Amino acid sequence: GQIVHLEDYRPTDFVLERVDLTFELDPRETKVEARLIFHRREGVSPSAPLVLDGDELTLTGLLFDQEEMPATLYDVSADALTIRGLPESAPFEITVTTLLSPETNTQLMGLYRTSNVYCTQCEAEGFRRITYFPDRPDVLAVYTVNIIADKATAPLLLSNGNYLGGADMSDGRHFASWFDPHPKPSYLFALVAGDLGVAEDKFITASGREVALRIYVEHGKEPRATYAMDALKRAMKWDEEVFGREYDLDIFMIVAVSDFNMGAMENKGLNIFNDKYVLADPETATDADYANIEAIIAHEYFHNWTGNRITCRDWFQLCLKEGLTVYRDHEFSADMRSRTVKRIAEVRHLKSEQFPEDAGPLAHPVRPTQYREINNFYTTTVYEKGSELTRMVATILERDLFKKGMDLYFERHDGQAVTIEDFIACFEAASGRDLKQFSLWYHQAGTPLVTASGSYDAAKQTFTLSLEQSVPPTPGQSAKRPMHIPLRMGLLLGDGSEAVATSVSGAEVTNDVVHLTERRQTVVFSGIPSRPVPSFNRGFAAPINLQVEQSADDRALIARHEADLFARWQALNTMALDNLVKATGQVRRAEPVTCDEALVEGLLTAAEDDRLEPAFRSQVLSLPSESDIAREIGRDNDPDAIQAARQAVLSALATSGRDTFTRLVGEMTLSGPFRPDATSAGRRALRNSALSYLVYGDERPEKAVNAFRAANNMTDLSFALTLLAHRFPFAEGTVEALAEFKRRFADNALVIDKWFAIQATIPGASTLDRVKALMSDPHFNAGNPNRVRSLVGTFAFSNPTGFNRADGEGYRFLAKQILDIDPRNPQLAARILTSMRSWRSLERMRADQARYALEEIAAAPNLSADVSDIVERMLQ
Ligand code: HT7
Ligand code: ZN
Repeated sequence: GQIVHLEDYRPTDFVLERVDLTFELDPRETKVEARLIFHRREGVSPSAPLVLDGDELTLTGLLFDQEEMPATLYDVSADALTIRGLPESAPFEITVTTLLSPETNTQLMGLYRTSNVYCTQCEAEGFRRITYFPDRPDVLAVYTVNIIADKATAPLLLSNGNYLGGADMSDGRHFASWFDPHPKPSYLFALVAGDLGVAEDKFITASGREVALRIYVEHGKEPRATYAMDALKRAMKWDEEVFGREYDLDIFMIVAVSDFNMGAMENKGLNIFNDKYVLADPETATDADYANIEAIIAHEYFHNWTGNRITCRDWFQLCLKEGLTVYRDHEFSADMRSRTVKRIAEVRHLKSEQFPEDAGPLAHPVRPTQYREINNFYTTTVYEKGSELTRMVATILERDLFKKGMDLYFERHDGQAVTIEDFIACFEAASGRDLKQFSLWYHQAGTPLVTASGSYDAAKQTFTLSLEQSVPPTPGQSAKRPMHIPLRMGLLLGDGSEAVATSVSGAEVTNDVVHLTERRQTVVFSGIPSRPVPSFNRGFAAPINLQVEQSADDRALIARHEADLFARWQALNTMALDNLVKATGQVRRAEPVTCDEALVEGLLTAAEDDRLEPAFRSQVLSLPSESDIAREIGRDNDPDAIQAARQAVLSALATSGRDTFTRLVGEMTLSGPFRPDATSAGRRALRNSALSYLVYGDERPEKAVNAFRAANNMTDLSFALTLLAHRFPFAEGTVEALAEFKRRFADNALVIDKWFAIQATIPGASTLDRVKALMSDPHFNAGNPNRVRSLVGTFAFSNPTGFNRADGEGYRFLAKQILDIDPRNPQLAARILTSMRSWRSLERMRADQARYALEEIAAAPNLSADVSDIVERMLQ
């Protein structure tokens, strides 16, 4: 693939006015007729040809204004149809007929078949696999879609917009027509045809319009769509109340399919979902599954305004829709659940996924300026860091001006394809604030590092804070400029109360936000009666790394008294991380591991504090992961030492806290039927956290076996099975529990995915053999992305000791898998390969082995653009 540069952006030479599509569906030979009305854009040379994108298409017809196009006037290449001799200014019609084979489309881009259902995926560049088309997001048009298919096997014919009508045909086929009145880019096109069951409901919008809601699932699974439907209605209401956004068609449909490359897709009026994010019931879904369903249903729905009504001018602007929509779904979940706990989960995810990306060879700006394969830019940087940037705009502007800016964005750009600059300009116009320096966040890759040190002058009653910021070099960007960092902070006094400064100099301060804008900045707080303990980055308002000398006592003070509960968790988590890093050094030096008294005291005090909600206390008890520790250490990492250190600290905590954990397991046990609400989920989470300490503090598997036997919902059942498998992988009780779990859920592929994932994450070198054996299990299917992700993906991403075996076998295994998956599904192969993004921070021997495996992939013939882009960047 060639490199695409942002600076080369030009509008198309031809304006597309209308699109009329007719599909004659057939598994092996689908015929697509596309009637496209264009006119030449004003000022464009009369000799400029019309260039349409195409990919793996067979062209069988080309008409100009209903007349056959002379062969001398067009060329077809592997990726384009070029038409010459077109009118200077009058509108004209091009009719393109193509043939495609949905059944053999294993890439899952364009039109494909999954469980006998025809389905499409067009973002980012899949529409060109359906017909020749200006397949770019700034080409907006109104679509009519006619679908013809065999009625017996495809009684259901769906596309975007409102249903126009349909009828039976004489040959056993039938047709349906759909019209979408909202101009849209081709990536939002969708078609579904097949035989599916439906869950139905309706929603009355704020202005009184009735919207039909339909969720299509496999026959018999309709009851499992109840939670998704409830989440959808809550999302629709929330968007009206919080962002003033109403739905704009007569019908909103969701279709769940079992073969899907990502989580879901926001096609206008016809969202298509990975069934993992639709189907749920207490027997088969965990609390995390319910939370994910709620968030993803909302995310795709919210795209209707942030993405569909206002879309991206080009794919460099992906964060315009994704970052903003993630921010919106985060806010939605925060309002539906506990805001603090939601924020903790977001920050944990950001640090474990985005921070490593930003610190490794795949680092790129939230708004990149070049790409080789756009599919590789659906990254955690674009999504999650993009969301954090929107959150910072909200922090800087504060609630009312942020809302004014959002309202202006919707008003000014409805129906347009725009840029990040357009987005930011709305907030500047609404607030009168200059956001030029802030915009650097979109353009500079890398996680900023803020170093802080403070000194107290008792005589003057001043607290002087020296702050310094730097952004590390990243691929293609060696020197960085200072950014506008909104640092939310407080000064706590010895009794836990918050100091109120009489004045502050050296930085703009609004409420508790210190605006850091210089490379070095000294901020003086006056009127501080005694030495304060600064609490930095409340709510993780800025996505930064922070370096600050803070004693365990200071952290304990924050953990006990901060008004911001997130900051309390952050203090304890940092304390734990410091201890785990120290313990890793101890393991590597063959010294005994120590667990600080302050950590034990801090964690147990919070865990026992019943003024705090259980979900929060569970987060406190959940120690930083092995990859969190590796990231903190940053270089020369030995995953075995990290794992041993973490186990040792965990055991020490288990011993000290046995009484607390025993009590919590009892107190948090729920009676009555399962409810997926956040409060019940929080109690289950705290109970299971406590249980895991008890299990790790015991040499025998009985406690975990008993928990497995007693579980009456999937959260508790899969948690107990994980404890058993990870703590006692070879015990008889584990072997039996694994077999029983598999027997019980043999007909539910999504639950079998959990069974694969639990085994793929068993720590230690021998898990590789287990994973290899599981690939021969009849439930494994190398063609299904969910199966591949749950076994191969989970092993590579989430099993530090198993995957990073010292002998390099884990990397060789992955290389083989990547080369096997790539010809079928390059997107999936490329994404799983990113699991090696932090290979350079491993100790020398492992890093060498990892490099050999990457080189082996890079040297393979016929690599897809997706995989070669990732592997080459990783080796650079
Ligand atoms: N906008 C979508 C991103 C997407 C995608 C979805 C499914 C398959 C392939 C895909 N490529 C890109 C999903 C979202 O962010 O909402
Ligand atoms: Zn999205």
